[in-house]
Amino acid sequence: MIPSQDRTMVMSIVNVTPDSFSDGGDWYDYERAIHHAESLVAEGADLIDVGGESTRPGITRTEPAEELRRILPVVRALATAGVTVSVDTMRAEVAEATLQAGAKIINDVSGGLADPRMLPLVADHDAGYISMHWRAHSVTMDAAARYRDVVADVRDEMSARIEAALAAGVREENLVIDPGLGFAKTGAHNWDLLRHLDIFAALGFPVLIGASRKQFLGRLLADEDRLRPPRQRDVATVALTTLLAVRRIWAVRTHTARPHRDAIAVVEAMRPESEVADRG
Ligand code: PMM
Repeated sequence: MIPSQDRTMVMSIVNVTPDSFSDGGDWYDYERAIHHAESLVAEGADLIDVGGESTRPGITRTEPAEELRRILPVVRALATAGVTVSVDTMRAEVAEATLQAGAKIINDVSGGLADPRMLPLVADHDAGYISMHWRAHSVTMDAAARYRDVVADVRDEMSARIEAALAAGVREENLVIDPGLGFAKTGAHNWDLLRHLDIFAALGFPVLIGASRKQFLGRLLADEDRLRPPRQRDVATVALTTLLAVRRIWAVRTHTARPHRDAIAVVEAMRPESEVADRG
């Protein structure tokens, strides 16, 4: 069963990779990765999402043995310390080893399309499963960003992946969905999807959104033709978290923790029924 709270939760990212677009190389050494994850938890992260393969547009794939080498010690150490860990992987063999090491959720950016063994494996382990909308591996995904109507097409393709997960035995209580901002989507597509979140919420599953530091924010904030660099997109990311928290989204996937928890606390205090607001 996936964890949940009355408020939007913060899933903080620990990429144990040399080449992720915003924090590549920062947490590549596993001791640094563990330390970073612990500080994110201390700042209020509800979940830690550990990844060992970059999905940056245009990039080629990491070998499975290398992916596991990067993340297994991090997952084991965090799970042992009582942290709720999700693992960002498209591979059943990586999912299996990390679930055995104590991970509770598999965050599969391919929604089960990249590895046919993934959905039965997740069902066997009764693990949480995040099914993200995806069309193609990073190397070709930009060419796959063509839609008749992006909101309707993504909704229909997500419904098909929900059906596939349930048919493979994943329990409804274990399923989370994510429209996959930036994966085979242009900036305009991302904004359209964000404006129509109610359509995805209506599918009946908790929704996760990963907007943190993504290129569409860099373009929104560009100075002339120069994209705003990834680390300078955090305020815009927090603004989005605020709007998503108002809509009671299940969780946001972010590179920092405290600014998001603070924004969510404000949203909760502003609800008419809030006791925090009454305390003055
Ligand atoms: N984005 C990235 C990686 N994994 N997982 C989910 N569920 N949703 C996302 O939007 C998502 C993801 C790419 O961002 P990163 O390189 O900063 O991790």
